[in-house]
This record gives sequence, structure tokens and C-alpha cells, in this order.
Amino acid sequence: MFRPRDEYAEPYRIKMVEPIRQTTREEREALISQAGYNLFSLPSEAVYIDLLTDSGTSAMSDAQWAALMRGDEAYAGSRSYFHLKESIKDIMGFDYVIPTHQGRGAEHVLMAAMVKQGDRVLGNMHFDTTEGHILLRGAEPVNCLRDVGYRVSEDVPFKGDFDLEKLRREIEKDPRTVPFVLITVTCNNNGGQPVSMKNIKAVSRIAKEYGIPVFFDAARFAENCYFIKHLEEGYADKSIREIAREMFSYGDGCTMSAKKDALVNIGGFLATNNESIYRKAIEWQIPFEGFVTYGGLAGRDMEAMAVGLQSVLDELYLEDRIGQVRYLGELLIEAGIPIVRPTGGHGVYLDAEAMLPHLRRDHFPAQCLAVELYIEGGIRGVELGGCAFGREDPVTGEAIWPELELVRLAVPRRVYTDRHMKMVASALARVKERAHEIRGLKLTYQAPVLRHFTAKFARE
Ligand code: PM9
Repeated sequence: MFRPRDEYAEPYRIKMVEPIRQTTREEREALISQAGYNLFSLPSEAVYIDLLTDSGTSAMSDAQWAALMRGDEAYAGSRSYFHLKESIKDIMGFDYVIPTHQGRGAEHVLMAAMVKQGDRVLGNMHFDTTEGHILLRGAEPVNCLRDVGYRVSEDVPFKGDFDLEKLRREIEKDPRTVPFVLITVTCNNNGGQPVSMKNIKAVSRIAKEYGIPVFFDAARFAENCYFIKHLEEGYADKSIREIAREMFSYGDGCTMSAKKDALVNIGGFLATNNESIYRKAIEWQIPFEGFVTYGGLAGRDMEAMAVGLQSVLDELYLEDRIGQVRYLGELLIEAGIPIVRPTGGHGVYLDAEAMLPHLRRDHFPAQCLAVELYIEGGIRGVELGGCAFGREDPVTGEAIWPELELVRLAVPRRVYTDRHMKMVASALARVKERAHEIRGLKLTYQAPVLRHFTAKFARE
């Protein structure tokens, strides 16, 4: 299935480094308190190992740095736009391409073109920015993940799959209110869990019965294809490129945050085969992102994306990248830390409720755990729990809690070594020893949408 990690090494040489510094525990205590116990408010220089996100944090290859120099900075008709378009057509098969400044730009353009008040956007599990954009359109985000996807310790493959019965039930409530179905590959909220080809094919067939378009959130498409190759019958002998081609053939288009699997530091796009969706979307792209052939990006960014999209298909790269995430997971399991099983593509997710069982949901256990890991080792993760996905009922004002209360340790691509992973595991083992002493947090400030980015907390 997967080659053991000690049978291979990184399939690259490192020829540029960025020094990082360590802070003292006292410094970290003061900094996190000044930051209102929100890790987004920390200066990155006060972080030793930054696992806040795998987004925009990848190390680019020599080929990508060289591509930057070829960027054509023309406002209209940039050569770099056509390179990007060719790369997307080659891998995904989509003809129409709208570059955007990053993934949420693509989400904005797609939602503005297709979603109206009262609609329901169905998905396996929408990510936070996706959910935010749906809510901003006055529509409802509906997750149709199968139940096992919420069961943290159950070690079964493809926990990103849709519950097909639920999908059909939701469509049948009123198909006219479903502008499209969105398949997020891999599923970020519940562990970077992949979606199987079988499930993707079935979702597409059901949506087509009702004439509903299917889009992918393709942020981590290559990681998803790697899991299909290794875990799904019939794909072992296919290349990642062939698997990607088949996967995208079941959809009408995709949004993509290129900051993940296009291995760049900024960028995104909307791509589709549907000309009328494309025409509607550019009406929003031009005022909000920029002209059709640059969409908020420099020509050089589009060149680096065009190259990154091709190089992410390299199986040795994917083996090393996903192998490192699994390695961190194994270290944590050995240390008795409860994590989402199996490990997914881009990070290890800690089960904060299991680790801090004495805290209530309104103590924000995942936020507490993320704060303690920072204080312990200067390691920054991100809360994906009651703060990121909780909401207040607009009528009653009561808290609505999400199913999961997780801390994600997202591993940037080609940035940290396995020794960094060992440091993370030992810091967490120390947090575990004093877990029963950890106090809750209370929310002192929240924005109406995407509150976790700017929330402030105080210690209980
Ligand atoms: N994801 C992440 O860390 C960055 C923002 S939250 C710290 O996982 C999916 C599946 C994502 C995603 C961003 C976006 C938005 C869309 N879909 O960040 O706007 O994981 O490029 O992409 C983040 P942008």
C-alpha cells in the first residue's frame, strides 16, 4: 500500500534556507496573551514551527523560480495566462479559466455568478471560506458527509465521501434551490480525508439526474488522486495525471486555491467547461479580481502556477509529502495523543475533546489546546472546531456547535524535516502530561462571519 518512510528519502536537494528562531516560554506566554489567545494574531517570527496552514507556505522548486522570470506582465492577453490555461486544460480538461488572487476569490466569483438568496449549496463538507461565501449570498451551506467522516477514531479509507442518500434527500427538498454540488478534495475539515472515485462518480450521476452542475474544490486535488491510486481498487497502475483527468471528467468545473497543490505562495482560479457559467463569472471577476487574463495576479505568479500544477503530479513528491504527514501521525499515536484516523493528505488533526475532556464546548477546547502547544514548544496549529465552524442562531442567539472539535497541524510542502516533526510530537507529549490543568477560554470579541480569524479570547 504505502512504502515505509525509512525506505526512501526526500526526492529533492535543499539549496536555500530561511533561519528560524526560538523564543522562551515566558516570551510566548506574554505574546499569546497580547494576541487575545488567537494564534492568527501572532507575529510569525515568534513561531518556531509554523503548522497554521499548508496554504501559500510551500517551498517552490528551481523550475518555478525560473518560471517567475518568464512572467509576461501585460495587462491584457498575457502569455503567462495562456501557459496557465494550457496547464489546466492538460490536467483537468477544462477550457475556460478565470485566474483569481487566491481560492476565496474564485469562490466569490463562482458564488456571485450562481448562488442567490434562499439557495442551498450541497457539498461533502464546505471549508470555512466556502461556507462564508455561501452565507454572504444569503444561502445555506449543507454538508452531506457520510457519518463515518465525523467519527474521529474510526480508521477507514475515504472518510471524505458523500452520504449519497443524504445528497439525494437534500436535492429532492427542492432541486431548483441547488445551484451546484461542490466536492472538496481532499476534505479539509475532517482531516484532509480523500474522496473515492467511486463516490465522485456517483455524486456526479445523481446531480446530473436533476440537471445540477458539479464543481470541485480542487485545492488538494493531487493529494486526493494519490490516495485513490493507493487505496482504491483498479487505480494502482494508473498515473496521477490519468486519475486526475478521470476525476475532473465527472465535474463541470472547479475552484482552486493554488496555494496548496499548485505549490505557489499566492494564486487561484475558477475553471469550467460551461461557457454560460464562465460568461457570468467574468462579470464578477473583472470588477473584483482584475481583467480576464490576470485576475489579481502578476504574470509571474501565473507562470509559477502553470509549472507547479504539473510538478505536483510527481508520485515521488506525493509519496514523500503524504508520507511525512503519516510519519507525524505515527509519532503522535505512539505518544498516546488522540488524532483523527487515518491521517489525511496535508496535516494531522488532534481530537481536542478527547484530550481535554474536562472542558465544555463553550470553553473552546481546540483553541485551548492550540494555545498550550504554542506556549509549550512555539508550535502554531489552527483551531478547526467551535470557533471556526460554530455559529449563533440568528433567531434565538443560541450557539450551534459543529460535530468536530479539532486542532489541525498542517504540514507545509517541502519546508520542514522529519526532525521538526519529532519536536512537534515531544511538545505535544508534554502538553498531554499537564492536560488536566488546562483552563478554558471565553470569547470576548467575534466578527459576524469567519470569526476565528479575528476573535479575541480571555482565560476563564
Ligand atoms: N484553506 C487552510 O489553511 C487557508 C485559509 S484558513 C487558515 O486550509 C479549501 C478546501 C481550502 C481553502 C483555504 C480555500 C480558500 C478553499 N478551499 O485561502 O483563499 O482549504 O487561497 O483558499 C486554508 P484561499
